[in-house]
Amino acid sequence: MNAAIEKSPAYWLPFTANRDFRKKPRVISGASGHYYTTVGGAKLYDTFSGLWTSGLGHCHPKIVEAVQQQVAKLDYCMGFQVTNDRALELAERVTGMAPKALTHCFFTNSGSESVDTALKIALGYHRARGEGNRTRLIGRERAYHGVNFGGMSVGGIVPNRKVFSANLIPGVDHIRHTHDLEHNAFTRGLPAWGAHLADDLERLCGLHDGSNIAAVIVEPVAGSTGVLPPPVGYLERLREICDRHGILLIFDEVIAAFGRLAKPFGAQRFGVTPDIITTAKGLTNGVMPMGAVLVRDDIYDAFMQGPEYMIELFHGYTYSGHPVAASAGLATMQVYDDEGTFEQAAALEQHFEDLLHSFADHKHVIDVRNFGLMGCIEMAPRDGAPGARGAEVHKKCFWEENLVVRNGMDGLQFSPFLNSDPDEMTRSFETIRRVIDTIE
Ligand code: PXG
Ligand code: PLP
Repeated sequence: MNAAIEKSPAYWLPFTANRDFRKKPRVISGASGHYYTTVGGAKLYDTFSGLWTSGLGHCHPKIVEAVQQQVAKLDYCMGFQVTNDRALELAERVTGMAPKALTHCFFTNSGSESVDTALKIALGYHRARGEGNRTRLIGRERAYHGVNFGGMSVGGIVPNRKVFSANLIPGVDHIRHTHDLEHNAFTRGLPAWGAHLADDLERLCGLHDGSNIAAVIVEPVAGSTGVLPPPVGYLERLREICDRHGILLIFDEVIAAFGRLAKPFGAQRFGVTPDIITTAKGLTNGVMPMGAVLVRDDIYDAFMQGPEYMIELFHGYTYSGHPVAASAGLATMQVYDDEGTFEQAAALEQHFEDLLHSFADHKHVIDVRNFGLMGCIEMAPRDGAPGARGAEVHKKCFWEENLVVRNGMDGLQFSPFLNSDPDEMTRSFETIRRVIDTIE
């Protein structure tokens, strides 16, 4: 590739230090299985499955084939008033894998759109039932719910919000996050301490009166902030408080769904059923942009009033239910089934946990957290330069070790392939150990 183009500023990269990036651009031009290829011809092992997206590996032949066939057969069709066969089939397939109560599926193009869709459905549902006073939305500190105004407002990642502080949507509050190094550092799996933090929701019900709250949204395992598994009993307690006050519980499973927690949905892993689930990423193995919002039967039914010729929910995207994306989704679900992907994921968990926790003795490491195939090794920030250690590990791994490692500040985050080879996984962590040893 032309080096001038690599360094050209035309492309404004998302969530990236653009000026630093331009100095030495990291550009991928191919991928296969568990490896990327760069424009320079290097072959890199991917420890993050895309961006939590591609659990089956890159360019899975069955998905590639489905997309190729579909794009030649029906590339696009109007999604309002008319639909396509693939979208209908995928809705059926995905609700068929979901907790029984969740029977309807609304398609979007991303996790951010899924979140904003879910919040709108929650508000519309209460209004349709004559409880239009239920307008307040509750999120949680440190949550990531995408970057659109709704998701950003219920989200709790400070740098994502601070520039827009005066423009966040009104009527939003946050419960406390569940991270506490003093009690939970180096926990394997779910922390035993912290279920009581769910009672923060009860506090907000006291403050606002629960009858004014429409919905609570949480990631069952917080991902983007650096993997915070819920304390034992925490999600159950949230469910119970929501039930007591008539509040809808939304699980944002953009990361958790489709095998990351060795089940179709995190809700099933935890045995806690929310009223709405948001998804994206693993829905198509990252191959096409697509998200889905799953809702309970009676939420859908509440909208089905008024004259039958009239639209019930004034919401949708040009590309909702896109036939090529839906064909990728269908092929992805088929591969999950055929290859026993969720069982493969379950079988990798212990090995992954052991590898992560082998870093507990490292001088830079202050915490290790994991659940399912989500993991984080958190390094102490260097004095006066928070984030520098993480960025150095990322760049050294990329340029010197042919390894893609995702850092969020000084946390190294891991989202291994659901069908990882255990030896490859071991080698990737050996490399990371070597790299961390070399940094200051
Ligand atoms: N909700 C959750 C729980 C997510 O993890 C979104 C919503 C937004 O999805 P879209 O498709 O609009 O990006 C996400 C996305 C990271 C990282 O480094 C994670 C995400 C996005 C960017 C970075 O962990 N998750
Ligand atoms: N802006 C304009 C001018 C549009 O016409 C549309 C869709 O028709 C949108 C924004 C929304 O785009 P999308 O449906 O892809 O989210």
